[in-house]
Amino acid sequence: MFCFQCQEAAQGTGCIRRGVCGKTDDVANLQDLLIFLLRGISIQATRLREKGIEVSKANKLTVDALFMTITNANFDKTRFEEKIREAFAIREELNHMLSAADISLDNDACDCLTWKADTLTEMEEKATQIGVLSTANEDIRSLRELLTYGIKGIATYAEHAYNLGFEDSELYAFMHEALVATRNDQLSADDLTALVLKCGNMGVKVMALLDEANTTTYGHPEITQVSIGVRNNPAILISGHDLRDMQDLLEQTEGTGVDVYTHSEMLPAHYYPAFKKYKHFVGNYGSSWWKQTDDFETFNGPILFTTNCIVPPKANATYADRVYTSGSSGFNGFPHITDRVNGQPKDFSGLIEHAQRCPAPTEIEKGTIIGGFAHEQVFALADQVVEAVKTGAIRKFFVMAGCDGRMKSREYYTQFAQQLPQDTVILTAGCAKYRYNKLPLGDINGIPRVLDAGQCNDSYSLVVIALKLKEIFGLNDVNDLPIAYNIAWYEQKAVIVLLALLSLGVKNIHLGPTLPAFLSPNVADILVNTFGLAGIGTVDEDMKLFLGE
Ligand code: SF4
Ligand code: SF3
Repeated sequence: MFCFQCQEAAQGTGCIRRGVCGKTDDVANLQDLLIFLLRGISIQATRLREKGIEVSKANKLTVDALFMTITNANFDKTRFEEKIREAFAIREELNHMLSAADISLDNDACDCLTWKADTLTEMEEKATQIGVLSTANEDIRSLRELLTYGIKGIATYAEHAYNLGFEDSELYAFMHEALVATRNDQLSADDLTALVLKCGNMGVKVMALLDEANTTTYGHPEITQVSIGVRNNPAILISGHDLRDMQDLLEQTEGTGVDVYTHSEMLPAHYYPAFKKYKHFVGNYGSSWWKQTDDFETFNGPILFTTNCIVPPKANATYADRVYTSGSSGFNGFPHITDRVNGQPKDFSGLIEHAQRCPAPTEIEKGTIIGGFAHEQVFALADQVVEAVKTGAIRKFFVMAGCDGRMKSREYYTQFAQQLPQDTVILTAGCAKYRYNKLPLGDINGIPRVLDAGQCNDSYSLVVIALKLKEIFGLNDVNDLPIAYNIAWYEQKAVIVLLALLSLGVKNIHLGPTLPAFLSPNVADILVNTFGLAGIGTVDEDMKLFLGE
């Protein structure tokens, strides 16, 4: 295996024997093989699309397969083998459609269109030949992978939107275009760079689509105090990002005596009016994804993963028989909830019965955390915010969105938040917030100093807010606003958030705790020279830099 798609890549270069995330060599290889087959399907889908034929099966497979390969989403080898077999079947169907439409693929020589296997052994053998390192030129490899990780991010958000009945065919077309480009040896570094920038545009589109899906279905997020304590009922803990699963679970647990709590990235579900009405939707339990090995022990009841980030349980974990997965997530030995059919609810009855046999969660903390500062809620406070900026009560905003992670170097973000002067406000989204969202950072004239917009995809809200402020202050350039960007990344959703910000013209973003291993020195130079992208230094140095002192 060779994988360097996330921030925790071993030695800062890549995982070669087993992922730091726990991904095994065989699963990593099958993930590569699935992406390889998607390239063939993308060639077919693109040719059909040119003739006006849109194949929803190919679109769905592309989204699901890309999603399954993101960091910490799916560790289940069987599911990858099944997906590969599904890819063979869909490729066959597309071949029939191509013949029927009289479309020839003669100019598209790629064994991703023809290679086939019956046995797992054959798949495993092929997988070792088509991975990341099969591209020899390091700049082309870097751009191909940057593009691939960008569309993985797009796929995750597209899937959540799809689950709520929202789709955009332009996104599917782009995912296919990008996958075709990543096997085209004729494309230069400039061609691929242009596609990376287009990927950023598509990132804005998919986040806008998901925002529309979420807010149309569940209402606009509102300022909410979320309890972090517990009640004395058995309960289910739900993690990940999928709000449709959240809805199904809340509907089915109502009146059963089972409470529901959120973990990690599901926290922002509490901000939506449609979910607030459930009395048994109690609060948020625990902290960020990587703390799950502690949090799940004391939760005592079943846990549902709707997406990443899963940490393989330790050998002595007492909770491993209480974890379930759904959607694109999976882990060998965790029961997987059957997929939704024709928009019908998933069946969570097994999970609910399991919860009824379990003790209530053990209290690990008390109090509340505040959130719900997505675009509409912030617009409602616009006068207050603008006044605070005009009077100098707020000197600067710091966008500290993105991901959290295990590395000790991420303590930087807690210290940075603590050391920020009292006249600054943090705008956050994603699980990065857990580094500082329980600190007593106070408020400025009633405006909390940490404004949480929601999940990582709600970084879109932060962009909408920035553009609104630009308009209010009559500025020409979004970079003239008193906003600094100090973003933490971990997995591929953060890659698409970053590319989306770059495509909107945001400059001088600091990205940490380390720059991606998949950026070759030349590709990193392009990002530094064109966009002013930078890493992080020490808290003291960066504080001076950001505050211009
Ligand atoms: Fe390593 Fe990250 Fe890849 Fe996991 S996802 S194998 S930690 S680079
Ligand atoms: Fe977090 Fe996995 Fe990236 Fe959604 S839950 S931001 S790391």
